[in-house]
Amino acid sequence: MNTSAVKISLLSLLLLTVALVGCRKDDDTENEIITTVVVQLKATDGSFERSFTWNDPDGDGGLPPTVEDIALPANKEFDAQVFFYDRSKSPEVDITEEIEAESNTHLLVYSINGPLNLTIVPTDTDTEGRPFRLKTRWTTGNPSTGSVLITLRHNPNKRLPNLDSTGSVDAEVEFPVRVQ
Ligand SMILES: [Ca+2]
Repeated sequence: MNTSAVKISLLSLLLLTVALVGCRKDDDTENEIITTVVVQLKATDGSFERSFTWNDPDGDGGLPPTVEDIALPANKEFDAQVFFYDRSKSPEVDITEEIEAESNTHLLVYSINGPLNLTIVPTDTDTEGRPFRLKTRWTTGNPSTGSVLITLRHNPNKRLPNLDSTGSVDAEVEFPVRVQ
């Protein structure tokens, strides 16, 4: 490698470093660890209210996560909200407010698997009126089982039609679901 090539490489490295540091600076959630995801479900007729927890306080690896089955009464509507926590620290850190404050750069995605009679529709938007989906309406049909995969995406491109697959994944958890 000649000297000018080395200089160019060093310059690229420097620019890359500046870009990475710059990115971290604007990006408060970058260093947060999400160990715990809670789904709160309240029936719109007031007959049911429960929270279900996906919990892996030691993070990736180590002990496996513990996951509560979401069991819901059939043929009802529920207001749902997802909460995110870092329980690797004591006391735990509630990350939900930060995500809510940065709604424009976050997006939740729900994927229903199996023969589950459940629909999920958003009841919120970000500050620019685009999808956010921290709060949703869940509607159950007849008894059935399956699962719901919940993904928190960071810096999605909400202008694209395939917004659900853009950006990076901050957290992804799967809850078994039983409509009964
Ligand atoms: Ca673990």
